Amino acid sequence: SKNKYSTAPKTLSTVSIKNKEYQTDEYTNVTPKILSYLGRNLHVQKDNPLSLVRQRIVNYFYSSFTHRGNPMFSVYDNLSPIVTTQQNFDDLLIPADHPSRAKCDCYYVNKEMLLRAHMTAHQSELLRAGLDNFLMIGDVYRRDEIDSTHFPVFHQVDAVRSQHKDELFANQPNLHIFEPHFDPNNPKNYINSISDPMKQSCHTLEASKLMEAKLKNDLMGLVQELFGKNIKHRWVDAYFPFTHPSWELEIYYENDWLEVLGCGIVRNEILVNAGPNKTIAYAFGLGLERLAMALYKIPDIRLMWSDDSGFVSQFQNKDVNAKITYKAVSQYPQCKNDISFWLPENITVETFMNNDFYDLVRDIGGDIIEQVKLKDKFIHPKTKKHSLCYNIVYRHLERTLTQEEVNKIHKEIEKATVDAFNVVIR
Ligand code: FA5
Ligand code: MG
Repeated sequence: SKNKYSTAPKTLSTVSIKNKEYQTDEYTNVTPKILSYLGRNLHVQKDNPLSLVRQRIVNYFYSSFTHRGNPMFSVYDNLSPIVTTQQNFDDLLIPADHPSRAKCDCYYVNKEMLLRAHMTAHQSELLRAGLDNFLMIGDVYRRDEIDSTHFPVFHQVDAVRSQHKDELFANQPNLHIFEPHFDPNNPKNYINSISDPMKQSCHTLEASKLMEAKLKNDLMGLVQELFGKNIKHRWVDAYFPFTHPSWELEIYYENDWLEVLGCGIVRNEILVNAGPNKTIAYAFGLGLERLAMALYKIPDIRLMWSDDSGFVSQFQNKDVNAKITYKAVSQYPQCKNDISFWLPENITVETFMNNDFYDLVRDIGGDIIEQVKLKDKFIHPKTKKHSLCYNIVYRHLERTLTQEEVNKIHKEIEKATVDAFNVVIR
């Protein structure tokens, strides 16, 4: 152990993450606070704005690319965020001395393992498994400042789309993916140059340009699906070690250009290393927070983590395509009140229409209803009568509600519930 020659007291030499022990070393810089975000998985929490955006992106790829009626893309949103430096860097041709590996930018578990800094960390393993079209969605970790647009944990959607010659040039059988001087059956000794800004040396100009057009077209389709046909955008030349050529897409939002994604043509070495390859592929990685903040006008990235009912309820039980504009949560205090009732004989706790009840509460309470939540289902052991209990949170945006006025509205809701659903208040 590293304390062998030290007289200093032995310090903790392992760190426990999700019930697994990892050896620590001079690289270890994960903190208990950061580790507490693992497993929160906001991107799959039903009512989180990040999850709404994720679903819209997945729907777009499922419906835009089908083969004999089946989606061509497969989705991976449950990959472990603890990855090797091989996955996060080496597999992606990121040089050993590249600044993105620095301890001050990443959360290392130890010298060999880190919390993934981008979803691209999973690209090679999925290519190696034989996949050609796929999305990778999850939480990523970077050491960064905390302000309204930066948080050390955020979420990315990454994708790869690959094409064989027959798909890419279905109507032009004379065209090729690779230049004659590159032999895809014997790729290992070939030095693939990226000195030409238009393409990698192994690719033909036609193949690279057609794939670039597909990439930009597919991504513009996505951005227009989210923000509407008139969204102002621009493509900016970029550099990533794992793609060439590379671009970033920016959208014009609130009087400023906002970078929403990075993308490019996958470096052929990566495809070769992942196994036999005769395809050309594009890849991209986008930030879910940036899109959600712009789409719903959420002013602060930290709100994504909020469980304040005033925030959560604005995204609850919503159609994924609903137009939602976030309203600042009131600083004024909440009032909570329960409503419990016995259901009529022909209705059970399972068949009662929750959503009808929610609408009724909002119809009567209006904007001061912050949240309505099912709290308890109960079946009386003797009478077998069914009963439900809901908690209603009241909050005014501009002033403090008095208990008296809340009680009055609550009584009205009780009365309307009795009338509408033939229930008996408990
Ligand atoms: C990457 O992470 C590349 N892996 C993207 C990629 C994938 C390029 C595949 C080519 C091929 P970048 O660090 O720029 O690139 O992050 C990608 C996107 O994540 C950004 O465009 C932005 O939308 C989002 N993002 C990056 N940093 C932050 C941050 N601190 N907070 C919120 N979103 C961020
Ligand atoms: Mg970037």
